[in-house]
Amino acid sequence: MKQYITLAEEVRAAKEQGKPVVALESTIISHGMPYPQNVETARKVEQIIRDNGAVPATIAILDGQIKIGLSDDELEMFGKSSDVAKASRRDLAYLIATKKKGATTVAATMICAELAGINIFVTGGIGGAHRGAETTMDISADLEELAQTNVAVICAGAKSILDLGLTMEYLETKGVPVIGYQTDVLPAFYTRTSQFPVNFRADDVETVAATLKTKWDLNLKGGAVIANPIPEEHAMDEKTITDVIETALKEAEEKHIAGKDVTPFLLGKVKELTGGKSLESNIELVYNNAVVGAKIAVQFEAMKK
Ligand code: PSU
Ligand code: MN
Repeated sequence: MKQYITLAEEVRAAKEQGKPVVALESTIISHGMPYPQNVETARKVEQIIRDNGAVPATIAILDGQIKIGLSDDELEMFGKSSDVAKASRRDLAYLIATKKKGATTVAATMICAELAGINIFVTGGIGGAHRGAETTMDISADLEELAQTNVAVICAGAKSILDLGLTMEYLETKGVPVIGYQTDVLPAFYTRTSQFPVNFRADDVETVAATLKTKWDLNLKGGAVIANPIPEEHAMDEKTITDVIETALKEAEEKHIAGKDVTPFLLGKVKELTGGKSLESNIELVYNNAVVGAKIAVQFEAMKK
């Protein structure tokens, strides 16, 4: 298995010295945000993680390798290139075997992080059960991955392009804990709240780290969602974002967008319709997740010793 994995020097040294490492995904760079904001954001997220005592490892598929940690040039390439495949669980083997470029989704990043011995992962939002999933069966592979792979995902909840109620039910069925960080309800990405309660509230990173350690000590396989609301000052107006999402969903239906193109299409539409305001919120919430995720990683690493 080792022949497929390349660790960046910074990550290799951190692992050797028992320093906390935080995984980061690359779909958010290649398919979630436009250039050049995507690359700027990716770089700043890495720096925030360092500033908070952990080492960042952005994960992607390149040259037949799972890269755990990207160089500056590689980050730039993933942000700029149009020939990068969106890589989820099903895509990994083919992309690696044929030496194609792949930007890892939450699901694929979890798989690669676990292979590299990294248990804490920071991103913006997770995929979930789409609206109408009860007939289309469009349910992100992210949820299945959370059910089986031992990586905690720090995110700002999930966008209401999804059916948040179905998403919570699915996670419950799969036994995935959804922990609200300083919140009682699931945040809806651009906004701090939704009508859905989280399973548990944690007011500090110690509680989160202790829960994760206990879960895995008990061999309770699978990940956890740590839902961290967007800071108030960067949150969007609820009515505005709801209207925009409705419009985006209608257009996706009219254009018969399907499969893995659904999420990137909706993200792009929302950005277009909000005149960039949603991108700004998106960037800020990722920064906020990076701070919390790095602190969780530091605490989790300390508890392991
Ligand atoms: N949600 C976002 N931004 C994103 C994604 C989701 O707000 O960039 C990306 C993540 O990489 C996630 C993927 O894992 O989309 C889910 O895609 P799908 O719904 O096709 O599984
Ligand atoms: Mn899908």
